[in-house]
Amino acid sequence: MRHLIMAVASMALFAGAAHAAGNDAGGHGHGDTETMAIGEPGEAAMAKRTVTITMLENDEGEMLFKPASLKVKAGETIRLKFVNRGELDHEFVMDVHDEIMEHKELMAKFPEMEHDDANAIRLVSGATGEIVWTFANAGDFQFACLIPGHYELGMKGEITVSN
Ligand SMILES: [Cu+2]
Repeated sequence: MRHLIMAVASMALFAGAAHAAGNDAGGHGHGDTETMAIGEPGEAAMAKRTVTITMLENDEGEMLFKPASLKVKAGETIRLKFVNRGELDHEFVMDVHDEIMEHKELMAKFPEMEHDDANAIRLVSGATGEIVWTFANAGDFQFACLIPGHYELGMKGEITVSN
């Protein structure tokens, strides 16, 4: 069922927008993570630094990542640890801004859609997880929770990769 939803979402994405050329055989659009500007899955043994990112809701009705910004050196491999301290499901997806926005639209149309991409993780309340990632290129990237409504309530952050 989940694959069917993603297949439909994938078609909508490719029909609706000029998308970077690439392999769309898997997942719902990104497919080939090797070609992502933000980098690629890294080897745990290469990670010299661990950053813990907490997902939460606060009493003001905001939904947040803490920290909401990350500074990385190009070529650096980082172990990103995630803790969902909120009461709701949250996700983390990192990419270039335009891709985040495209995904956001897609999630609004297909709220059940799940990311099974290497650059994303979804956690239920209380869960933890991690992504080991090599940030290949200098540039400004974004991370976000694209569960409908969460971005608007504050669930976004910046990744700055410098040379
Ligand atoms: Cu969220």
